[in-house]
Amino acid sequence: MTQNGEEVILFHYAQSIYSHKVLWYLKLAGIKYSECIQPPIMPRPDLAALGISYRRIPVLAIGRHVYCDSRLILQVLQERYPLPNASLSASQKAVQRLLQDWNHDQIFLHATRCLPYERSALGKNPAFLADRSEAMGRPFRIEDMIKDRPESYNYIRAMFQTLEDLLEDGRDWIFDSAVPSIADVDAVYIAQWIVTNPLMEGAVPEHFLSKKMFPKTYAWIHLFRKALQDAEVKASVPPALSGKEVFEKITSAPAGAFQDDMSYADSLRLKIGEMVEVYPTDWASHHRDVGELVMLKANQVYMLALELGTADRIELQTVVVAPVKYPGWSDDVLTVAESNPLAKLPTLVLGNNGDGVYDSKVICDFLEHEALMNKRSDPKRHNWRLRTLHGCADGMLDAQVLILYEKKIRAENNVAYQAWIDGQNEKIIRGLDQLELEVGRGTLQPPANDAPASAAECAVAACVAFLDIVGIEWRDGRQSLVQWFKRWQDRESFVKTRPNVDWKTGQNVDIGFGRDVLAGKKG
Ligand SMILES: N[C@@H](CCC(=O)N[C@@H](CS)C(=O)NCC(=O)O)C(=O)O
Repeated sequence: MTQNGEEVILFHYAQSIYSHKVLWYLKLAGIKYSECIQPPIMPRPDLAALGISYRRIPVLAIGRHVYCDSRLILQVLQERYPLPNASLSASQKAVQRLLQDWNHDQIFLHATRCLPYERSALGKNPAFLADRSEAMGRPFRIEDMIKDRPESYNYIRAMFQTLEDLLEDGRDWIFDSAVPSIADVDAVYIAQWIVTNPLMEGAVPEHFLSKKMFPKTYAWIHLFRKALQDAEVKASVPPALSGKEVFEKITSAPAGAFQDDMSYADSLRLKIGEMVEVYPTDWASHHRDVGELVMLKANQVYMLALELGTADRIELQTVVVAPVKYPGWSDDVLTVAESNPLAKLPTLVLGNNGDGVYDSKVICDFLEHEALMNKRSDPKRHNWRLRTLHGCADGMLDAQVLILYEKKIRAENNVAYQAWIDGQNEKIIRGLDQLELEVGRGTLQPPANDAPASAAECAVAACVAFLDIVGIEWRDGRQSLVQWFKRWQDRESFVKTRPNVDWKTGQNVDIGFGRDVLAGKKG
């Protein structure tokens, strides 16, 4: 269902009290929306499919944009679809914000403590208790809530007293408007929950809270419910969408333009195009969303979700590779090997020159930090090439280990497979060629005496040293690599950790396998 040509979709579940605010605003403002009902506990695959890690509810999508947090959602809805006949002056807006934060940050906690979990099925559901403990990062225990309730009764009574004072002159609505304003929505949702939700019946003792003590507030709550019922009569029932339908609608909506609005980029010194991480600071903080900053306004961080952002820029190609020639399985070995000497998948091919980034952990790092973070600056290719060489060295050693197993353990059991050994050898040869090339390109620099070597350089040196020790002839035609490797020979870290040296005593040791086996002699 569309409003002004765009899909408005609310992700919520019935027991979510913060969602009520948003639902009520949508109804009072007559906005046409659809809903996607979420489970009250994780996982939430509909949101995960959209690349959203934020785990709180509600979440609202307008077109292709997804908004998290009921306060932000209400702010955006008000900007686009204001409540008719209930606009607020600047000072009224300030009071509305105070009412919003007060209810959100303080009263909500006290109301949830009063919720008689001990009488409800939820309180006995281990999955629910485990889920909320995960979200809170500490055990979620009903007995703790019961213990703290007396304090919360006082907060709730104080809240009702404040509302009673606001409504003291007999006005219908908080700002004496003709119809409920956003301030009524923000002020009423917890009070209404406590007074009218059957689950909350008797939750707060009568000497703390009763109609007799707060008659104007009770009348206001019921008037609000009536206004809502009237709005519901006029509104059409929102269609319930499946996760798949929601995904299609949101990802096919036009991207829309962002202004380079960075008026709030003050203290954090953020720049558009930078990677940012966004998460709630009260709880469930470890559910974090990472993306590219596209706009920053008061209380609003706009970012491009990582998954959606990169998918557009990556062309997928289906290929098959295997270490041995096997029709239908190994057809693309040579194509993949142009970008990855190990001919393994996944391989990310960069730009036109066919440079590859591999293995999967390097690709992930690349996508996260380079493709998005530095999209507008020069990509530091050199660094990524070096990190990819870490994957290359690891892969060459993997191949060497596989050859060794094949020649020893499997040969002893008469199942050695020569074509397999040849296939692994080819990976090592292509890898050595790549290392030679990368020394020539300057990716592998001679190790500096006064600075630590990077993990990737150490991995390459260790790989070449191991191949050396097991007797692989690699020097012919690879003069640059020979020179580079020579520079490691007197480096302390290298000398002390050679595979054929006891690292504690420094004595040479027989590594027990290797040369003989690889040369075809009995190991
Ligand atoms: N600051 C958030 C708070 C949302 C919130 O905590 N919602 C509750 C439900 S009312 C929640 O998400 N609980 C945990 C969950 O459902 O995973 C907002 O205003 O939307």
